[in-house]
Amino acid sequence: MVSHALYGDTNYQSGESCEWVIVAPDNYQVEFSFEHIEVEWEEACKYDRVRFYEGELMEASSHKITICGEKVPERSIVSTRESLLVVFETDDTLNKKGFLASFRAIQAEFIDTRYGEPEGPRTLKLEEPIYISFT
Ligand SMILES: [Ca+2]
Repeated sequence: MVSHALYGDTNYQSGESCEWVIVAPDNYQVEFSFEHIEVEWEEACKYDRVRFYEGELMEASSHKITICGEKVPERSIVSTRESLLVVFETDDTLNKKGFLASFRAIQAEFIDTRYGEPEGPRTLKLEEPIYISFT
């Protein structure tokens, strides 16, 4: 998946707010991996950011992690439930390239914790995420 429709051709727009819900089958979790990221950096990701929530709702209690900058996180983001909400928000200045990411369903008990990589055949390719909103 990509941060915006014209990823690679043009930077993302100002004032974006996009939400994607990625849903795995029962007893699976969602594994989300950035392949490339260029999102305006600020220490606290105050300006542009990608936020992750457990489940499908944007609630403080289900907030998992917030990411910005240009460094691909070393580990993928794995939900503890069957769904993961991804929220991409940008402010009104300084737009960058955006992000390219992939995701799949895994069964967490099969994750090799040394490498964060699932082993064995217990992964599933998922359909495109359900897209909620775009402004
Ligand atoms: Ca910005």
